Amino acid sequence: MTETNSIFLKALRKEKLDVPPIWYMRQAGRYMPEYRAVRKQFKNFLDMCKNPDVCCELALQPINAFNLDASILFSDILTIPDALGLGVEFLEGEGPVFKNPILSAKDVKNLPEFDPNELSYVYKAVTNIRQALPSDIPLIGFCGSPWTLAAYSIEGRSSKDFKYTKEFIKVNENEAHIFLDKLTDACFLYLKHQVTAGADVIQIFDSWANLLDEKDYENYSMSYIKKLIKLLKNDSETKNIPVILFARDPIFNSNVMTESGADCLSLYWRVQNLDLNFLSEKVALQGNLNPKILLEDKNTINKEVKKILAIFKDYPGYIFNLGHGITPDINPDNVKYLTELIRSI
Ligand code: 1CP
Repeated sequence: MTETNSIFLKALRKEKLDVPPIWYMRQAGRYMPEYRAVRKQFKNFLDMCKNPDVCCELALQPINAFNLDASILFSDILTIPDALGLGVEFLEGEGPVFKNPILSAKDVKNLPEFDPNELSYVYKAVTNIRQALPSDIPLIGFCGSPWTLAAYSIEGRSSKDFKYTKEFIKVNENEAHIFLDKLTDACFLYLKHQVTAGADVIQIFDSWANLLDEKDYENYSMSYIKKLIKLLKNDSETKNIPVILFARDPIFNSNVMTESGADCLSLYWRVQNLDLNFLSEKVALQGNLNPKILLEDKNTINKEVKKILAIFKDYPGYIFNLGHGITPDINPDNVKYLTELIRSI
């Protein structure tokens, strides 16, 4: 059983703490030599994700290296499109590539029913990681937001501007909504199974929130995130699980993000001038050091961390994190330095 008095869960309950809990988005990954040693045994990244023992080993690597306060499931957001038959492949040095992307309205109509049991390898990884973790370290399960999953599925790969996706949703508005609805239901079932398997907290990654203007963001992304969180909060098995929402560089003011129903907002690194009085009534906050700062020298890291800690010093329910994921070019020594620095201030 996970201890309910771990500092990460306390912060998510909006308790004020002397030292913030610390974890990092993409804390397991290519910047770690231990990760690269395991990764080179697999050609396709998803084959690695399909091995629950390997996922367990990878999730524990950053916990062991940096003594963090929360662990995140080792998997990927694109497991759902893969389970829907879109054929997701990650080849080394490339991003994700879909063999069967959504190219037309017909492709949406022909999608199979989402079967959560297709992703039992993920739930097994959750159970393994939960068992391997100390009881005072909560485990975060996750999914991509429906919009972010739709964007990859329609574009068929990553992109700077997702031009084809933006065109698709204008030309096929109805089918876009049918697809987003389907992804929302899939995300709910997927997260529910992760919770049953042992996840203590859920994070939703809206990594492509920045593609949409305000009206489109409400229409294509936020409305589905709201629906997903409502489903979680109305289900007896998931209703007490804290939900964290990350949105990349959203056009919305953070005050509006509180309407999502999330318990905690994970702030993108560019977010500033927050209305902390307003937010403190509603949500815990997580963030938001620019990951690029970890490419700088120790003096710069020190200065930037102090700025962030000063902002959130009195916030009830603050979790230290980065404002987006750790990139492969970051030196693990700086991650260690950062973690020790926060605890020492
Ligand atoms: O510790 C961890 O966080 C590891 C688990 C994890 C998570 C939470 C991975 C492993 N991926 C994710 C989430 C994820 N995947 C997001 C949301 C977070 C974010 O915004 O960064 C996104 C957008 C993806 C999609 C994805 N998967 C990308 C980005 C593609 C793009 O558009 O630029 C990539 C490169 C992957 C592969 C991947 N996922 C995870 C790892 C370690 C890797 C690298 C794969 C490799 O080693 O080849």
